[in-house]
Amino acid sequence: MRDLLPSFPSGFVFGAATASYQIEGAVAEDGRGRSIWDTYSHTPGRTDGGDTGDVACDHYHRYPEDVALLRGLGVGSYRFSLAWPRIQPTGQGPVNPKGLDFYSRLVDELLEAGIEPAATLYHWDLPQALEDRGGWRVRDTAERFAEYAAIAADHLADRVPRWITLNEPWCSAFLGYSVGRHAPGAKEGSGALAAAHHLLVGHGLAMRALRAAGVREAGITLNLDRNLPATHSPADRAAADRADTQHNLVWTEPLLAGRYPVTEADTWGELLTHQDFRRDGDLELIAQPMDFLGINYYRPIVVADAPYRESDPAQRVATDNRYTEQPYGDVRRTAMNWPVVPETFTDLLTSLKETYGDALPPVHITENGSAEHDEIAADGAVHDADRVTYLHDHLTALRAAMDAGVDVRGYYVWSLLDNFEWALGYAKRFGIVHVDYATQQRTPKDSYHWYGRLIAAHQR
Ligand code: IFM
Repeated sequence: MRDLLPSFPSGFVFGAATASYQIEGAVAEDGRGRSIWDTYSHTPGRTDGGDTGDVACDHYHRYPEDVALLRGLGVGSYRFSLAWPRIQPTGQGPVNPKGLDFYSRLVDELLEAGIEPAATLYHWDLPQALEDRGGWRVRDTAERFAEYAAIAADHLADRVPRWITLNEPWCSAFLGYSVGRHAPGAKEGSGALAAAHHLLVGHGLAMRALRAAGVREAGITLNLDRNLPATHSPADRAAADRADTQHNLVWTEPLLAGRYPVTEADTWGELLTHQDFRRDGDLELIAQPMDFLGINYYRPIVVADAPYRESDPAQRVATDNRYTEQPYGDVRRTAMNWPVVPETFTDLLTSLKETYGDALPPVHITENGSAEHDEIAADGAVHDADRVTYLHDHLTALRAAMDAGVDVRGYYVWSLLDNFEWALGYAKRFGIVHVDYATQQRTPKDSYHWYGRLIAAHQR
């Protein structure tokens, strides 16, 4: 157990995060429409064990208990996501008042507990009706997203100060439309590149809608990776550059520098010949100022040069970029098999600052945490010492980045609750609160108590 707690400046926000489809359940209640994750998880073979988000943590019914857990933890802010298909069941047209009412009640409960709500508009649960019309491959979805953002903000902006347009658009575009391991499960080349662009356009349009509704703080959340070459060879370094374009620059360059990555031709080659999805004025829309950049960080990635997996460009998916992932070396791995190397968190943040300088807005770490092999012990507790060490060391690494000049305003642990880990189902537990899925019993883990002590130490 780490007793020496990292220390943060006064006003630093400590929070916890979740996402709608991962915890809410109640997928067919109160007029919620179907999302691409309902379809995907109900398709045989898509998720481990055939797990779905049908019930998840039953948060839709148990949110007062979960807000009480947040209050007990002492967090200043709670990051949750709104399910678009609860609010607009088909992704356009009529609003479902019961869906909005759920979030309104959640927000009121949070405010009553003295916790600032932070709402993510899109954490991957696209209405299926929009996917049936092309999903993020088509520009219309970006327009619909802005309409939904306006509806949500009109109802909640008076009580929700911090808004995040998209969570991890990399996963939406590339896991969803290239790797096929996330909904909608497509394996495409230029379709995935179009999706990436339309997500950015959707972000820009939603930023305008949020501003028009008077939102105080708005930004986007990216899952940025620290991509390291396996060796110092020029070939592996070039592979790491391609990985950097594929994971990071595809987002940070348009958002923070108003340009497409200069390395994109090397990364996507012939796939970029079909770029008719890019229009004049898009970059200005995408690069409009944000109040903060949300960053989710978990682990570094080591890459080595490799041939294309598919030689025919017409058949190639967008993530086939001539590199392979390599093991990190002799470090601890989490239950996700992710290497634990906290100093890479510092490096990622300081290198972003070096690259973008004053164009880098203040940062919120909107997710960080680890999946571990948790068990309820004989004493009824969950002694997740590895998670405590992970959190301690990553918070220490974060503090080091702040000392080196990166303006970081807040940190949200992923996740408040064990939950539906997408294609990996319920087997991977990221929560600082254990959930027994058979009984829905919540048990705060040692990491919950440790994080609570850290927060309390900053309130004295
Ligand atoms: O569970 C996910 C979350 O939905 C998005 N960021 C990464 C987490 C862990 O994989």
